[in-house]
Amino acid sequence: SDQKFMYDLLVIGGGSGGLAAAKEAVNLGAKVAVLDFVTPSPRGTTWGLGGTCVNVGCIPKKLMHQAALLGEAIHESAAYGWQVPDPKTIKNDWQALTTAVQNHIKSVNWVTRVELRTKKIEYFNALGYFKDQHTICGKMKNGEEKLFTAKNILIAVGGRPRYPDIPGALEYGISSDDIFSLEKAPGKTLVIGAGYIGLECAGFLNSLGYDATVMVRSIVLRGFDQQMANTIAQEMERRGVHFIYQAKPSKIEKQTDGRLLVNWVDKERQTHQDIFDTVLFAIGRKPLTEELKPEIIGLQLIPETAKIDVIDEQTNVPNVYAVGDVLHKKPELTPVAIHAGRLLARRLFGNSTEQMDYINVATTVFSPLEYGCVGLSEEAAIAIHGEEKIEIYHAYYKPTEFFIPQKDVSNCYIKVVAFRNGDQRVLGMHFIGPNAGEVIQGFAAAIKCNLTFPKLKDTVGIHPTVAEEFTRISVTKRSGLDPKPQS
Ligand code: FAD
Ligand code: NA7
Repeated sequence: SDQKFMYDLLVIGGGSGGLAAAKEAVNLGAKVAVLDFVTPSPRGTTWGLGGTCVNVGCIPKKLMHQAALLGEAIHESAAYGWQVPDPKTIKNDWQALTTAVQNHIKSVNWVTRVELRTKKIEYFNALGYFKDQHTICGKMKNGEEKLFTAKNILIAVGGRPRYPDIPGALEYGISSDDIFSLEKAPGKTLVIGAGYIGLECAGFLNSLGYDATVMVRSIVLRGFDQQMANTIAQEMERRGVHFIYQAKPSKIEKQTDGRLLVNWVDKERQTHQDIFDTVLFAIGRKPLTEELKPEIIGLQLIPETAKIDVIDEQTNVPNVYAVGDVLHKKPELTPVAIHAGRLLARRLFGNSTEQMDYINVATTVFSPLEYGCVGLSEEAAIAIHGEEKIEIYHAYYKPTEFFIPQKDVSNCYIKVVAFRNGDQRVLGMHFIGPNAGEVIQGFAAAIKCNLTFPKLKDTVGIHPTVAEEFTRISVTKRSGLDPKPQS
């Protein structure tokens, strides 16, 4: 390693992207250190090593979603002959749930620390910021500061939930940083923001037995296929989640009984109010880049968002790189951060030239009825290629396992976006139904291999599954034919 510096690679941020890059770099012989530090949330919540996904993101979210699915399954099981007690007496114990979730997270924190130790990655629980382009100052919990020098520096600091600038928001609101470890059951909850995090939280809270309301400023799931997004919202509403559309919160006050009085303004500028036990903000996230003192090294940020624009993960400061949620206009997803971090380490230390492909990354919204997608939405495909060049195939379907408990199938819906002519390449696939993530993952690989619509139709399905519906799809929107199942 380079004698001038303490490390070949210093990673700021021990989350998905940072840890993946660090592990790959040591495997390739580099000397690596990771700084990770969690600033407590406004409400005081803090957590261990591993970043957002493990502690306050994907993992606890998926576990709470699973808790919600199990509750649903208990109710269905009676129809399948299980002798369950009166459904009305079945309740979820919030403390038991959060304890189980937090215990799992702590075990992952522990395994991560052990892994860093065995791999000889030096880990410091310190908040890093730039001193110069090769030097980071790390501030420990006790206020002590330590200097680290490195040939290459990787910014992987991720982001944190934003709060609106309204009275009471910081004092009384919570965010996804707090919900998974909330000491008290959330009770009647207002979720402000209709991105995927807002919808997922409202979805599992409702299924766990809490009254949940989503306040939508404009549309649900901006950036996603809007027909699919509205179908998801409709399904949540059918299950009992309340939606307040075209509304902006204006004030939160604590009443003498401890409950929260929320004021909001509708699009006619009328003020409304209601009382909630919990107000959860899910209005988007802000990257933790300004805290790095980027001006000291002349690191450029996008002014409106404070995100970092990179070319192949390299910032405008040549030895400073960035991956993950801090990147401008890249999907904010764990596997994206991991893959980019790993490939960067291979290019820096392994003579690789392979670059990250941010196109056609699949994702899933874990709403009560899940929504998985890959590639272009209907509206994006039409905006890019023109309506004449695009064919939209769609179908409603009935999952076999829904029949016996007579579950509502009205929102089980799929869509394929493809070129109308030529090779009829598939540009996007959209699935609403059970296990959407499991369904869509393999199709994402097919799309990477240039899947065409004829090839999709030539694929023999697996029966009886929900994924096979994609191999049966044939009705085009253009035909005006009924996409409802004919059986
Ligand atoms: P992070 O994982 O956020 O890690 C950054 C780390 O750096 C943090 O530990 C932070 O405390 C630390 N840090 C920050 N500043 C400093 C500093 N100056 N010095 C030292 N350390 C610092 N993605 C999915 O793919 N699937 C999902 O289902 C999913 N669900 C999600 C649900 C929720 C509620 C949330 C909030 C996110 C979810 N995500 C999901 C997104 C996913 O968590 C992020 O995309 C991913 O964690 C980004 O990784 P990262 O490495 O960029 O940053
Ligand atoms: P998103 O996807 O950025 O969604 C934020 C949501 O919050 C969205 O519905 C916004 O409505 C709404 N919003 C934003 N600001 C406000 C204010 N001030 N008041 C009320 N509502 C507001 O954020 P998530 O937290 O779901 O996800 C975070 C990121 O993770 C996201 O960028 C994904 O890429 C991954 P809008 O549509 O802007 O009117």
